[in-house]
Amino acid sequence: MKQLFTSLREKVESGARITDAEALSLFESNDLLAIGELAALANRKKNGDRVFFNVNRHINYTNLCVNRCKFCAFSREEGDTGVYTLAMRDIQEKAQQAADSGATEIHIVGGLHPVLPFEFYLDMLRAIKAISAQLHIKAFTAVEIDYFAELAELSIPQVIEELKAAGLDSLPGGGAEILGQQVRDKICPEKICGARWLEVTEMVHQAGLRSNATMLFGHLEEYADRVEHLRLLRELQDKTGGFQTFIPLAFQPDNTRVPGAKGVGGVDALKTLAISRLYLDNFQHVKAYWVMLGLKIAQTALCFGVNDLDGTVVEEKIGHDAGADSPQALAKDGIIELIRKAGRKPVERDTLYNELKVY
Ligand code: V47
Ligand code: SF4
Repeated sequence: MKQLFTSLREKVESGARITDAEALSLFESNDLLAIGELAALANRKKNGDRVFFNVNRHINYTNLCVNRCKFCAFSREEGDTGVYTLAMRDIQEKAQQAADSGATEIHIVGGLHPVLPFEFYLDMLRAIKAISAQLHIKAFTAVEIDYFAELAELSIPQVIEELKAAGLDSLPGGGAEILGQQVRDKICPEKICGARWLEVTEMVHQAGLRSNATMLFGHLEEYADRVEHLRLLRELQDKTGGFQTFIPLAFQPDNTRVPGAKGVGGVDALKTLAISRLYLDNFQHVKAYWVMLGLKIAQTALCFGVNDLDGTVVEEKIGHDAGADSPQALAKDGIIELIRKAGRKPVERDTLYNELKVY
């Protein structure tokens, strides 16, 4: 093991790639601090001591979903209690509140609604841009894009062009889960397959839009599934360069239907973030999404290769419906304090990582 860490240090210092076998050995290792130190070194070389955050607001337009993934406590079907679909005026009100509070980004995802027409999504983008043309709209996962194409009987490039014309600026990283099909068959059999997620994402990048990539971990997957997931993302990034940020999402088990899954401990969370940083040498940013990790692990992750803490969020349903015990929102001052107390430099960014203010 000592030999592995010595050779990995040389790789990090010289900028050489780590292999799948090395990544797997790291997952199997219990030397969290050695993994973290290497990841912190890799991150420091890329991003110095700066840690990014943004002022954003999430809007989940509906929780009705035809997919009903087993890990998802957010989705509902018609007739269930708690079903909702936001009216356009509610969406506009949330966007207005965001604009008034200095937000630069609206993050929009929702369930795959059984009947809303494609026009609804275009109207939603236009309605938000009518509130403020300055708000960057980061919306719809590759899963939603694929669904819209089916709904509207359009090709993926046509769907993307229409969404872009209506105001879409970039895409979040959801829907990737674990890309390997064996795991998908168990946790989200109705969702598009991993190969399709990659294909749609490639078309998004070809259309000139940036996107993020996530990995849902800590349910039924093996370490080898995580490594395969990372490999598929690294390969696509080599091809397109369109990914901005990698976001490992720690599975929240409450109210879900994944037998035996217990959620993610701090060691696994930090290890996964650190290995992601080491393996994904072609991703500039690795984000600790505090909603799923909790504030303490998210802050600690800043010593494990992470350079982004996401944003203010304001109203979060997906993690909280599944038992996340983090707050619903963070004030900008709170994020700045978390970063400062980790000895790092807080940088407010916009969605495309233009620096807005260094604190
Ligand atoms: O795709 C669903 C995940 C994702 C659970 O791009 C769950 O900046 C944990 O993608 N436990 C949506 N995770 C959220 C997402 C995201 C979040 C923040 C920032 C960005 C970004 C993207 O939430 C889904 C799914 O992987 N999810 N259920 C659960 N029980
Ligand atoms: Fe629907 Fe997304 Fe939840 Fe799956 S994760 S059930 S696609 S809302």
